[in-house]
Amino acid sequence: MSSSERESVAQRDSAVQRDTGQSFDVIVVGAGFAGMYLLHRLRGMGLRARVYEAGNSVGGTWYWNRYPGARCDAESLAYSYSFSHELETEWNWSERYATQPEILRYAEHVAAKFDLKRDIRFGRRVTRASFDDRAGQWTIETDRGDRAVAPFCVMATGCLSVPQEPQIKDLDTFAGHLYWASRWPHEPVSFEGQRVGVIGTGSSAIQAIPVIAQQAAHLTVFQRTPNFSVPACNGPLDPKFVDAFKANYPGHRKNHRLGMGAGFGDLQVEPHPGGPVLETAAGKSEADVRALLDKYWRIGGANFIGVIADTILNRETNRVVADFVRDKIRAIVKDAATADALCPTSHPIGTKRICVDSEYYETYNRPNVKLVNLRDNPIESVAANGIRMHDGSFHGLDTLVMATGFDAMTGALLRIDVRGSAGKSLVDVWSAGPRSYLGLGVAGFPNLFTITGPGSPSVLSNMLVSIEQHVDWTVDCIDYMRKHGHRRIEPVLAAQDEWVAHVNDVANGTLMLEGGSWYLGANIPGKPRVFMPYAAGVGTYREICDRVVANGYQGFSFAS
Ligand code: N01
Repeated sequence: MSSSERESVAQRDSAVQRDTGQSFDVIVVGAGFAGMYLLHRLRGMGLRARVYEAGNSVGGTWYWNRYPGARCDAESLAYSYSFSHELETEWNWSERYATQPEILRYAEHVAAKFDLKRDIRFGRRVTRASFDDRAGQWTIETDRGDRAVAPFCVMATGCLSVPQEPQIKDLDTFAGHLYWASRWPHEPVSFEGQRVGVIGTGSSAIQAIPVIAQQAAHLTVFQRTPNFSVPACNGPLDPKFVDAFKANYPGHRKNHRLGMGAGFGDLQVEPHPGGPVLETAAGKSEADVRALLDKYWRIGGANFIGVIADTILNRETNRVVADFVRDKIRAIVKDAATADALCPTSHPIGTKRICVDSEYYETYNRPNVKLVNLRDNPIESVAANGIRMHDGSFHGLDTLVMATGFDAMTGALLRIDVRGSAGKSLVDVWSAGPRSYLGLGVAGFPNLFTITGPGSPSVLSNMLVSIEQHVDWTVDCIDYMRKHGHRRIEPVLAAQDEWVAHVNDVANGTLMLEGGSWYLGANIPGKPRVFMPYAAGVGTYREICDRVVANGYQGFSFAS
């Protein structure tokens, strides 16, 4: 059965089945990589679990983000599940960075291999989750009328799952084709002969632009803030290299979990040889630093940002690294004014998510591509057939692609009406920004777990590493509670306050707060400015979580 056939079967089954008051041991919200692994682990413990998913199949971010050029900017051999040796051995990634269709095929393969879909209800968006103090149970409701109860609720809602739809005047009057990168149609989209506009120049747009440019008659890129991007140097994976890597998969996985900060193992040792760097710029001449950067620029990939260990700690080091990239942009882009506009100057490098591209800057040398700098000339309004600029000029368009990002980390959680103990609303509790203990739970919200929640490494890490760690921690915790006769767990407020302060302290010790990034909520008008991910690295974080458990779930309180 093809994946689209499987999807339509899942959709059909979900359409006819509705939960009306059923009770489960655990309810999971979301069937991306976190929800899928949760279901597998919970079942393995003999627990009855129900998963609700808004999409019509598994895969989460890889289900929704189907824009042209979408691929993972983490290396395939690291961005995959480690929980099944059979799975990691049998699955073969074709490229260094897998495409979205390949990752979605992988998600479907995992769902089929572990028979996950029978416990997932697709096409249902959870609208409300409320805790009943007396019954000690969560009630979950969906937009399709499902209602189910369970003592535990686990939010596996993803960090980048709610698109941010900017208020651009008269956007709804555009009469051409309007696409959102993160809600891309399932049918093929052709740009042949079209005048296309792209709004946004983050990771999504930077992947889409070179591909669209190859097809479109003309492409206009509307850029407000340029981002730093490094070459992916993508290519097919050498089977011999893959075999050797797989022969030591357990060793590599251990490195991912405990090694370097972001969960990808020792820089460039895995999977591409070259030797770990991990040195600060101290004592090196600028020329030496540049030589090192140049070497890793040619190897490619997001690890570039870790080549010099103090890049996001030391302003002068950061300047050297940023200048290096700006020089590369100027060397690649032939038109000097376009090159200048593409050079980021508003934030230190690495304080916004580094982008990883294939021929992004080169694309601006094409005769059919034009960059419009919105800092010089903002968008005035959208018309039926194009975009009118502040200075009165007009860009005629047949197709408009919005790659304007996400309400990150808290967006999906806060769109559900989550009510904890005594009816307390998560929206109210987080009105000044998210507060969580370890990114795993929230004081006042008993038996609620958040996978890769704010306050955990999450988006600053290899998501698969962080997902597996949080899922294992959560499921082991539920198991512990059952074995010890505890019916209720929640973070102690003081422990939560201490953790939030620690997350802030770690971020304050870096340049990250200067990025004006979605890590801070800065891309959403009115969103509280709080640095949401934990920036001390996955190894340190895992040690802390393990220590909390070893100390009898220190910082959590239990009740029977
Ligand atoms: O979103 P973004 P994204 N008028 O927020 C612009 C992950 N990801 O979807 O910076 C004009 O980075 C906005 O401009 P500005 C990855 O973690 C991973 O690209 O606000 N422009 C910016 O240029 C990434 O970081 C992969 O001035 C407007 C752009 O829209 C995260 O997702 C692939 C605007 C949004 O950029 C988000 O990336 C893709 C307006 N009104 C994404 N509003 C992988 O490969 C916004 N913009 C794993």
